[in-house]
Amino acid sequence: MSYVDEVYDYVVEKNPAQPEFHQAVKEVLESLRVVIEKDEEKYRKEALLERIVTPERQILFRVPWVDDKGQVQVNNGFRVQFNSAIGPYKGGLRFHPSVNLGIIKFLGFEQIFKNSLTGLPIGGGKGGCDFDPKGKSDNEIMRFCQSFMTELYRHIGADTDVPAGDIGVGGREIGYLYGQYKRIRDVYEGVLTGKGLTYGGSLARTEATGYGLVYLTEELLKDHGTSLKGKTVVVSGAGNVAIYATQKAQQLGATVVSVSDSTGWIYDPEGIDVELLRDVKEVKRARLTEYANARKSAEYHEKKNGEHGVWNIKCDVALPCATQNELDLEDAKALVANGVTAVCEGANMPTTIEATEYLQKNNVLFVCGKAANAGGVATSALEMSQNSERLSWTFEEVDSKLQGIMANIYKSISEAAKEYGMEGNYVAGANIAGFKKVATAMEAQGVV
Ligand code: NDP
Ligand code: 2IT
Repeated sequence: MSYVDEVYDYVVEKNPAQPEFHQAVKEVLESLRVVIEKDEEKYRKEALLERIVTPERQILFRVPWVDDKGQVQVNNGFRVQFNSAIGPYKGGLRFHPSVNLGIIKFLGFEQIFKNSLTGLPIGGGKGGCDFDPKGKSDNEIMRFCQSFMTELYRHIGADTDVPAGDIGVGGREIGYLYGQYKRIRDVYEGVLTGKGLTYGGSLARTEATGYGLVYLTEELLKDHGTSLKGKTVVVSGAGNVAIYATQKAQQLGATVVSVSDSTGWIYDPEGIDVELLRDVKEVKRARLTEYANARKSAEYHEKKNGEHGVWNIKCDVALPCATQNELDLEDAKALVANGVTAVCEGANMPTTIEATEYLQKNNVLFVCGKAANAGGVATSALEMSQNSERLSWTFEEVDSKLQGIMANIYKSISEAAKEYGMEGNYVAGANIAGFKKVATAMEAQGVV
């Protein structure tokens, strides 16, 4: 059996009941097959793949807190410190009721390669909690974040592990987490990114993932002789990534006709009104029905079982920006039938493996999240640099660095795909280019 297949079987056996983690590993290992099989005995002897699929450290902890009625609640906290070969662990925290160890491991594993692609010195990690922020008061969110940090603080630090936001964790949560870290440790350091601008945050971090996604999409289209100008774009999600992807795509002349959340979606043929969307989602923290109520051109559709939501809308470009496995084979077929030309992932692993293969087979330009959404973590690394030098850069300075990073990512993933005879396969290109730097660093550092 080939080494790649042996390691995939090993992962499934050692990590039972973690389907998202298996899926993320499968995608990476399939891409690496060409690299590994050139020098299989060396890699097998070093057990390089077993090492890269095994987290360096996994922390599981209890998060007790008291709700507004005086009832004690208990949640499960996680931090997976996956790989520190090229820098301190770096990756977000997700607060969502679906969070479990397998989901955090898939996210942490992908983060290793994504962070490598940024060209910046950051290792891979991810964390979170099965806490549901929906419907909680500000005080409940604060008490929960304080309890979460009361355990997490001992495992993180500006040069050790630097968490940030993800689903359910934005500026408000980062603020409460930072306050509690500072109180316990009595150090003022850049231990989290995505901080507020008054206490060490970076300009453009809020926008960075969505903007970066669109910068990369524009590079991709440019390389294929076109651009976003005049294109119809479908976006899923209505959170941090979706909002700023929509804003930037429209600034570049596209019309974004949809957004979605966990209960429904909006079709707005005149183009999403980003200021209204921000007010509904960032300020009021309300449902998308509020958006539809405030805008004549918008239709609201309730999500029903078996319905395929935004992927049935005719578009040129699709940007999935909500969550994992939200775009399946049926959705991919609908997109292709409607003439989609490019799909770039704002979310982490939003497209199933079958859907990805279908899109690629049908000549849809497809860029996976590791490359396409790396602008968020890249700008987090820029926030770390600013914190280290105790300076802050202008919006334009950060934004122009972000543009340069996304252009470099596109270049390195297309070149890696070409080098291994898979021109245009940006999934393979991203996994190979991300892997090579990490593997070289691991080999140089010996068996650790
Ligand atoms: P937010 O919490 O800001 O927004 C998430 C959006 O997705 C919300 O509209 C939410 O709906 C929807 N959503 C979440 N879970 C589900 C679900 N199970 N089913 C349907 N809809 C769902 O998160 P972000 O925008 O930060 O993250 C979106 C994606 O982007 C995630 O995959 C994340 O890992 C990835 N990502 C984020 C980065 C960042 O910097 N924030 C960087 C790189 C990737 P509702 O409002 O109803 O909850
Ligand atoms: O998935 C991701 O890259 C993020 N949620 C951002 C991580 C970070 O450290 O900024």
